[in-house]
Amino acid sequence: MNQNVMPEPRFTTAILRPPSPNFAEGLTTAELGKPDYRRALQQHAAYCEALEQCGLTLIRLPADRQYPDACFVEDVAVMVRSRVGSQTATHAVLTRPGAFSREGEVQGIRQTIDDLIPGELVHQIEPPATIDGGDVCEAGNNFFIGISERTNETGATQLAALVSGLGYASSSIDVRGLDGLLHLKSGLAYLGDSRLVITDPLAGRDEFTAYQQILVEAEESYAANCIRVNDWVLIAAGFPKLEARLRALGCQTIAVEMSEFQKMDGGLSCLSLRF
Ligand code: CIR
Repeated sequence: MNQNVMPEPRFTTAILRPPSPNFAEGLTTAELGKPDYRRALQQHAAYCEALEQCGLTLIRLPADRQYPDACFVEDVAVMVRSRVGSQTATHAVLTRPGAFSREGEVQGIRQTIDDLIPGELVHQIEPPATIDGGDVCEAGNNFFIGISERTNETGATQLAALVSGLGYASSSIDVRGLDGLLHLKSGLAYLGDSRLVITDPLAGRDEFTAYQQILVEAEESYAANCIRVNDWVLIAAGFPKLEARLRALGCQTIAVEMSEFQKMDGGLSCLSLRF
């Protein structure tokens, strides 16, 4: 059984960065056409509003023209709440993104993290390790860490050691070659209360058997990347079956339009760093 004895974390803060005008020059395999920048800005603004509705205070970084993928802030840091001792403290792990074009994005968030998190609680993934935050799924007392085209085994090992020191178990999940999964969280989300939203390529794996699994139909697989934020679940708009399913399970959902980010392989979780 999943020994998830801690209450589900409540988030207070999110870091975000809007897309820059050259957002369409970022990496993508989606073949869904070129994103519309104005629409992406509108969708980003609505996403920000949704997080505010969930009670979060937003830290809004400026758009970064140097890095067209920099709005996907989740990939450059992993926020971890220590489970050791009686006091909770938020740690930050600055990653080393697996895509060369995104390496410099870490520098762009470092100062913000340093301003928010005491230095001794800020960690850094070291070469030759690579990690994208999109491969990191916290699920109660366990971290699932995807091995992907972006996150290598050394990265998973380094992160596993870090989170172990903060009171978490971890399991690595190899998603290389699994259809449609850029990152682990492209097909997996943790909703709290031992519930996972999961797509078919990941369902049935031993690592997930202790959890209640909400299987997403193939045609709605993009929506598997949803996020629980306090009393709400944010889900991409346009995926009615999963949304109805979540509501039937008692989740309050907020649907946010993600079409322009989907064109750039971006999931809903990757637009914010929540802690
Ligand atoms: C990339 O390929 O790196 C970006 N275009 C999309 C990153 C999305 N990240 C995420 O879902 N965690």
